[in-house]
Amino acid sequence: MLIYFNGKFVKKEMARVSVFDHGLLYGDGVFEGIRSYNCLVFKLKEHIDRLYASAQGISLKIPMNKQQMQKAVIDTLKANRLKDAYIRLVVTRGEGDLGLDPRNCVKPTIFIITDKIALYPQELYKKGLTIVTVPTRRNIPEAINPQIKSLNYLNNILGKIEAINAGVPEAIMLDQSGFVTECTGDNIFMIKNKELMTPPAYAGILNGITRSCVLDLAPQSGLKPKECMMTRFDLFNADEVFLTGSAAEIIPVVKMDSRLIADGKVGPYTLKLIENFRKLTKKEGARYAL
Ligand code: PXG
Repeated sequence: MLIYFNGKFVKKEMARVSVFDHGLLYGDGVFEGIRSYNCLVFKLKEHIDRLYASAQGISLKIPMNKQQMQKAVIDTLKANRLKDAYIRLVVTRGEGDLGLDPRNCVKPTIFIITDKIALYPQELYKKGLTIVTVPTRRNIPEAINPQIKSLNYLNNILGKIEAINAGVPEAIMLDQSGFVTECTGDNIFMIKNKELMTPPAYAGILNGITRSCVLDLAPQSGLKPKECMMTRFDLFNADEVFLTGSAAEIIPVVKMDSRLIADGKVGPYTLKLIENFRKLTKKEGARYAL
């Protein structure tokens, strides 16, 4: 496996960051999780745009432009001869000293890992997930804005630990007032009376790229898209619930906090959206040849 590391390709064993890298010392950095499907990098431009927006959000200047970054992603896929892949793109503040001051870090560390995809088991897409609401609240946007996809994921990891302790794979995280925000690594949607609803970006969520695609797919799937605040009460009364993310794509939820959603079966609109989303991944993206 070859890793893109500060402009060069190095073997996995040789790809090492310094113990003085502020990405490690302070979680000071940003990242992206991207997918490629049959030599198409899905929504590459959108992921690169979000990476640069996250970097801007933490005053981190990435020392290459967006075109160069797109090329680096594609070159890494080619170097590893991967048609279908999970791509992890990371930019840290770089190596510095033991102080917080980012000015000590003169050169950001940039690396790209391309690997095979580890997915939820296929049967969960047919049977649906069970999830719980966890006590840990989502970061408030005024402290660390969840729109920044930063290397500081402890808030999400605390939520994930609580889900795992409850015996389920994902957690619903609420905001300070008790409104639903998102899951630890996925956005959340509900369908009620042919309306497709998801919390707005200002609810304190990561503005997911899969989320945007699903909102765009609503009309052709017979649904009216709507961004609105929602509570657990709304989810308990939903016709259908599902999660979205680059890794999970669209995954149905059939049980939440030990209660069935509707009849506890994966709903028809969720199945339609999954079908339409899969069509999209087959035709859209940045194409490359091996
Ligand atoms: N919310 C959070 C907090 C996320 O981290 C999403 C929503 C979905 O966003 P996208 O743009 O992917 O639709 C994410 C994304 C991983 C992994 O390795 C995590 C994500 C994406 C890909 C892989 O756990 N999170």
